[in-house]
Amino acid sequence: MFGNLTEKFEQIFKKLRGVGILTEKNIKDAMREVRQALLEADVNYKVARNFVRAVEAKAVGREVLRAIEPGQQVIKIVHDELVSLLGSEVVPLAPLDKSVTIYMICGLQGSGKTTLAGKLALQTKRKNKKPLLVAADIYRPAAVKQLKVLADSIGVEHFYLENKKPPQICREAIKYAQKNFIDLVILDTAGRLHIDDELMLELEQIKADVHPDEILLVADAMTGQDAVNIALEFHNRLQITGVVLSKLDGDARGGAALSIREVTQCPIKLASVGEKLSDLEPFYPDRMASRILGMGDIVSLVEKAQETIDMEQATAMQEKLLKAKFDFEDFLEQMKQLKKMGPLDSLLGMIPGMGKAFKNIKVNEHDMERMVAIIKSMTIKERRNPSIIDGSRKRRIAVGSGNSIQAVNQLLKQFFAMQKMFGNMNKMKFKGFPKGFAPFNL
Ligand SMILES: Nc1nc2c(ncn2[C@@H]2O[C@H](COP(=O)(O)OP(=O)(O)OP(=O)(O)O)[C@@H](O)[C@H]2O)c(=O)[nH]1
Ligand SMILES: [Mg+2]
Repeated sequence: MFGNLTEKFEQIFKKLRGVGILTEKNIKDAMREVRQALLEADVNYKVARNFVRAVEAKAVGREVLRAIEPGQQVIKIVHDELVSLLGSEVVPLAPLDKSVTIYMICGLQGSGKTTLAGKLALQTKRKNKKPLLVAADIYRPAAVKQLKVLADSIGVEHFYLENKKPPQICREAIKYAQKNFIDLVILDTAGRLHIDDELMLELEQIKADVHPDEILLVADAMTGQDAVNIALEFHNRLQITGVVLSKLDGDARGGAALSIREVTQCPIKLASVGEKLSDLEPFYPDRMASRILGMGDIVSLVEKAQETIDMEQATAMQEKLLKAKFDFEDFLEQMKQLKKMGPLDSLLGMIPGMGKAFKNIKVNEHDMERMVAIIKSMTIKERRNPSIIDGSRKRRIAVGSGNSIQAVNQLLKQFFAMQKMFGNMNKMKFKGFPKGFAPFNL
């Protein structure tokens, strides 16, 4: 998903991360590229323009945090702007707290309406509530049958009246629902290839007749700009209450996702991410922004590090790591810092490229305690220069810390391997870590 856009962002930020000081010029240059990348991803041009302006205004003249690379600060600003563009918060669907709640589903042909209807019905059933799938698409010959098959496959009720127009079918469906203790009525309306007046009039009629609690527009994320224009037209006629982005599992370029909310001012409520009926998720603006940016979770990593780590100290530590001068004294210090930051595994997973490298290594609190005990049984000299730890020293350390010699050996082995790894990273000019964060693992 969003592969190209993510790649572009990565290139732009790579350049920015190399610069020592952010000037108005290099921010402007980067933002020109961001704008270009957005346009190529089929983001609405006004949205792209406003986005870049907002980022620029926040980035230029901002006091640079000493401990963080300026480029990373810009990543954070871009990320926050993306989140706000996508809507900031998860907006839930209307709750099922009345006797009968009604969701009306609309959108162009093939956008994924019927699939969404099935997904919503399944979710409702799983919450032990009763849904009713209503066939309000009588124009496409197989549509009624498709909905019936879907309803049967998940064991929910289906409603249809032959030789009746959709508004009447919908009205009767509501009556049926009231009598039969249905919690949620889902109206699966017809799609057309293009928006036409006849269809809109019919949808307006249904809306006026049954007063839906939600009018959801299904927008195919693969169609980029088109999806945005369509959403706008539906919104103007029907005042939709939410957008569902469908086919987000495909290789959508991102334009629809990034523009729809800004252009329609209507929240994106759900993400449809596959053909299976369980492939439905709430739309999380922050997660989507992180995915689009492709920075792993570098943003939250920076945030977390900002909150808890003493930056100056951590920067010094990182330099030591990269010069492979890291010793057990530093190690103890790192343990303390990391403990403040929460579970190690999740922390490592946030560093781009690191998740994989450390996939098979699990660190638990118990292991950490043991390592600390072993290190504390070393003399200062041994901690500073672990290579002097010979057989008799090992025995002493093992006894002193209440561990076996094997445990001491293992710690030493891992420590040297780690030292070597960071040494190698340095040779490769590894630049993956945010400044101020000294990663390590055993
Ligand atoms: N990959 C993927 N395919 C989807 C998704 N949602 C729907 N589809 C597929 O898109 C096609 C059209 O889906 P439908 O739900 O029938 O679309 P519709 O809007 O009801 O179409 P009409 O009734 O003809 O207007 C089907 O092949 C679905 O399996 C999705 O989120 N991801
Ligand atoms: Mg359909």
